[in-house]
Amino acid sequence: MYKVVGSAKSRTIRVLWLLQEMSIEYEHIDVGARSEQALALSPNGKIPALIEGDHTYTDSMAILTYLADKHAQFTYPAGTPERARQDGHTHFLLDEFDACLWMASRHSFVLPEDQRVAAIKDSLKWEFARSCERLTERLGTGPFLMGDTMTIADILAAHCGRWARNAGFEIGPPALNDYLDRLLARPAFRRVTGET
Ligand SMILES: N[C@@H](CCC(=O)N[C@@H](CS)C(=O)NCC(=O)O)C(=O)O
Repeated sequence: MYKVVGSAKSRTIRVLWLLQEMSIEYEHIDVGARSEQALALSPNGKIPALIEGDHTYTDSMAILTYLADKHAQFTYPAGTPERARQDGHTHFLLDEFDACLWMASRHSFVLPEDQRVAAIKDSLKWEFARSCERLTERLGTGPFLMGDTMTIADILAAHCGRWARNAGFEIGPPALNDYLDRLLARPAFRRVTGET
């Protein structure tokens, strides 16, 4: 059985959500970043990690890609034009959403206090607003980034959207908010957050 290491209040929720969508059983080891258990699995104690037998995998999108490929769900097959487009969405989201939100977190509570630059947040919010417009264009008429097929790129988008809302980053485009609301209302996600 898969063991998922990390608190659901972190990027670990991406892994838990995908496993719930795929109806695959797992054990959840609910520990924080830099905890003893996390440090035993990754050098800087980052979460999530996935344990499968003797193997440990780190980095949420690497884990999602592995699971989606292995179980042939929520992804297009590697080496297809669709997969290239899907991966393009994933990398756009990592560059423009995850990196921006993570930078804001670092300068809010992750870095030592004397290394934080509060002024960076206004610039990040400006950039984020612009990226929301770009993501809305990518979504087009949807309902998912890849049209009718939900993929792991949508899980990443929805997690970043929820993170942004919690961090006070405004999401302007109504179509983007509708898309996020639809994803975050999915039963599999709500099972992870305990809302069902
Ligand atoms: N690229 C990694 C980032 C992992 C990451 O930074 N996780 C955060 C929690 S969401 C963490 O462990 N932070 C602790 C730290 O950076 O010291 C992923 O997607 O899994």
